[in-house]
Amino acid sequence: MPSFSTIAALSLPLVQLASAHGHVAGIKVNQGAWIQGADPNWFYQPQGSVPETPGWQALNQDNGFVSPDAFSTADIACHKSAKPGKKYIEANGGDTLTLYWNTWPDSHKGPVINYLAKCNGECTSASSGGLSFTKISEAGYLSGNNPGTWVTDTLIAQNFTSDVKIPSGLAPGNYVLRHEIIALHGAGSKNGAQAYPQCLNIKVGGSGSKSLPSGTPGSSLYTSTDNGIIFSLYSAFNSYPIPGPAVWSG
Ligand SMILES: *[C@@H]1O[C@H](CO)[C@@H](O)[C@H](O)[C@H]1NC(C)=O
Ligand SMILES: [Cu+2]
Repeated sequence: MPSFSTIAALSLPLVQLASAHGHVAGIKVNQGAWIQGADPNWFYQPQGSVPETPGWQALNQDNGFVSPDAFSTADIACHKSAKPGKKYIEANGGDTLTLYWNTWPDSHKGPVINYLAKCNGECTSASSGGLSFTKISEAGYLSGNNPGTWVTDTLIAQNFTSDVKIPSGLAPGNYVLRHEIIALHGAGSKNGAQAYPQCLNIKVGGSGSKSLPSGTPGSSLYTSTDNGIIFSLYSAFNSYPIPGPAVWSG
């Protein structure tokens, strides 16, 4: 019979895994220079005492999630009590952004979804509840079932990164990227899904002429009873309905 200390040593990694959800710690544009993202631990630090980044600050010090019973509030837009990032990522239509999560637990399988919202003026003074989001890409189920292989597994295998392409020809302007993982391990019951939205300011340059469609406020993207918000990961299936509006093809 193993000693107590052996059991404690064996169970420690599981405990750490359960609390390690993650946030977007940095970004690269076309595999260029590292751009630092927001750190949730900076939320209560006075402005000026922490780095200014393109990442929105939110009350997710636990790297926690927005629950479906808050999907009709502004918290689902850019995470809890979000405050805008004070800088911009500079990019053009057609560029690829690589988003680096600091970590992600293997058990938290589900879709990765990206949206853009156009800011009315500067995103650095926007409020998350005032933004309207257009879905620009989505991926979710890959193969197998119970629980199967998901795009979150790809993210983990790729050094916790996920790529998103800015639509080619997108008109210049100030935009907020809403990047989101929805973890489905508890989604078999109502209010069991976990949304992990992360917002980043992007200043799009270039000479594109395509206007982003008007979009959907965060509080109208999903409901707690949508297909794909309720989903039983630990069952037999061969498809998954990614929730939210249709992808804008550009
Ligand atoms: C993985 O990402 C981290 C940043 O999260 C970076 O420092 C490291 O160089 C990356 N590793 C590889 C092999 O790209
Ligand atoms: Cu979790």
